[in-house]
Amino acid sequence: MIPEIDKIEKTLKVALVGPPNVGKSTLVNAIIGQKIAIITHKPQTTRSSTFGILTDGELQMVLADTPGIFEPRKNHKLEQFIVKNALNTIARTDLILLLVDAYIVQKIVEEDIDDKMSSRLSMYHEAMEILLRSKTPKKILIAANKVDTLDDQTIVENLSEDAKSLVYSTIIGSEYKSDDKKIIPVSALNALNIDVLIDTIKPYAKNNPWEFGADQCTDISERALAEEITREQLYLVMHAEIPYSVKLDTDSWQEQENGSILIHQSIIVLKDSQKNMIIGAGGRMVKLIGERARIAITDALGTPVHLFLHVKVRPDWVDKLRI
Ligand SMILES: Nc1nc2c(ncn2[C@@H]2O[C@H](COP(=O)(O)OP(=O)(O)OP(=O)(O)O)[C@@H](O)[C@H]2O)c(=O)[nH]1
Ligand SMILES: [Mg+2]
Repeated sequence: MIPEIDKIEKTLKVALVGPPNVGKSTLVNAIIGQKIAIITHKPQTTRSSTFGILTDGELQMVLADTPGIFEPRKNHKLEQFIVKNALNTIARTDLILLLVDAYIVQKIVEEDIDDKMSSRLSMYHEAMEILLRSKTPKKILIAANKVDTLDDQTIVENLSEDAKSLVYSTIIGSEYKSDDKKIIPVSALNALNIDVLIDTIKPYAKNNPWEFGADQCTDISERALAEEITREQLYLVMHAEIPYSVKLDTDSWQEQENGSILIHQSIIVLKDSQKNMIIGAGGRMVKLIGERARIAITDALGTPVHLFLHVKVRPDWVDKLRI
C-alpha cells in the first residue's frame, strides 16, 4: 500500500491598502478575474473588506480588498466604521501591498513636487500614520497603479534602486520593513502586469493550512455582492447628488424553478429628502438604478435576476453601526 502523504499547503494573505480611490477594488477584481468588489469614481466606495482567493498548486493566496484609509471625522460614525474595518482586516494579513498612483511615483523620482502633488502625497502620509498607530503587519511592498495614465510608462517600469529607495522613503518612512524595495507597475483597469505582481508576492507565502476551499474565489456571499452592486449603480447613476449614508438590505431572495432569482432589496437612507431624491420624479431615478443593477447582478451571478427596489428611511442606521 502506498502511504498517504500529507499535502503541503501554503498560504499568503495580502492586504491591498491605500488611500481612497487608488484602485484597490479594481485590482482585486483584475487578479481574481471576476467582479467581487464594487468600483466607482468616488472615494470611499468600499466600506468593508472582501477577500479574493486564488488557489494554484500548493499555494492559496488571499487578497483582501480593504476600504481606503483616511482620518475619519470625529463625529462621523460611518467614516470611523470604514477605517476600522480596513485596519482590522490588515491586522490579520501577512503582507501589505500599498497601492500608489503611478503618476505620484513618477513625480517623486523626477523630484517635481509642487503644491498639488504635496497635497496628494499627504493622503499617503495620512494613511501611513494611521497604519503605524494600529497593529498592522510590518512588511510592505508598493504597486504603482494606473500606469496607463502616464505619457511614458517606461519611467516607472525602469526605476533604479536609488529611485525605488526614494519612493519608499518619501511615501512610507522607516517604520516598515522594506529590505526589498520593490515597485511593481500595474494597470488594474487594463489587467496589465498582474502575473508579474503575483510572481513578486508569491515568495512571501508560508506553510499553513488553507482557510478556504480550493475552488472558492471569494468570501462575499451572493446576497452581499448583489447589495453592493446596487449601491455601486446608485452611486454611478446619481453622481454628485448621492446621499453618502445609504445602505442596502436584502428583504427576500427566491430562486425560481426556471433558475432565475427574484430579489427584493431595500435602499436605506437617513432622511425623507434623500428618499425623494433616490426615487426621483415619477420614480424615474430608482427605476434606472434598478435596471442597471439588475443587469450588473445578472452578469456577476451568471443567472437571470428580477430585482425590486424599495426605498426606506431609517434615521438611526448609522448610529446603530457597531465599531
Ligand atoms: N486609468 C485607470 N483608472 C483606474 C485604474 N484602477 C482603478 N481605476 C479607476 O479609479 C477609480 C477608483 O477605483 P476603485 O477600484 O473603486 O478604487 P478603490 O481604491 O477601491 O477606492 P475606495 O474603495 O473608495 O477606497 C475608478 O474610477 C476606477 O475605474 C487603472 O489602473 N487605470
Ligand atoms: Mg474600493
